[in-house]
Amino acid sequence: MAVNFIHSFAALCYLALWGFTGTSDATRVPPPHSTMKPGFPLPINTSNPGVRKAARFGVYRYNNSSNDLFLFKESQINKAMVQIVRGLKYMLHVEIGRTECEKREHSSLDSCHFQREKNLQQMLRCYFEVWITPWLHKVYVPIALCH
Ligand SMILES: *[C@@H]1O[C@H](CO)[C@@H](O)[C@H](O)[C@H]1NC(C)=O
Ligand SMILES: *[C@@H]1O[C@H](CO)[C@@H](O)[C@H](O)[C@H]1NC(C)=O
Ligand SMILES: CC(=O)N[C@H]1CO[C@H](CO)[C@@H](O)[C@@H]1O
Repeated sequence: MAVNFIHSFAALCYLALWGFTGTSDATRVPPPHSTMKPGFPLPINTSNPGVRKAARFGVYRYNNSSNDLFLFKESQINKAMVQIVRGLKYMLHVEIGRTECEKREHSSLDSCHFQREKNLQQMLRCYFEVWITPWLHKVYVPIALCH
């Protein structure tokens, strides 16, 4: 019991330290929810490779949280904005459609075609916020709203 406690305490300290050095490393730029914004959101070309990659992360997030039997995939990016805030934060308006790939097959989305069967076709309009911090190798998708 005591040993367990010491172990978890040590782990906690380690995490706190890691978090601390992690943030102090990035003191030039404020945290994402800070009111100080280093850049305003700017429109960006929807064919930009970064935008397309970000849209795909939004789709992953949608698929992870949906109850659908099938995977959805982006069909069109209607509008994209980007803001420099501890990396890049993309704000995307994306249309996504149901594919023929069932979730349980764990297929790669690139090889998934949109549904051909009329009564299974579905398109959704989504708003994604995708925040990419390249130096931490992290992607957060704080918002993935589809209807
Ligand atoms: C976006 O990029 C594509 C391909 O690079 C280009 O053809 C298109 O004109 C650009 N659109 C705008 C609005 O700049
Ligand atoms: C989706 O779920 C998988 C496995 O559950 C996980 O590895 C992945 O990070 C998740 N992706 C997102 C964007 O939530
Ligand atoms: C829950 C679920 O099936 N999530 C999937 C969302 O899409 C990605 C990419 O195809 C899959 O890897 C996930 O398994």
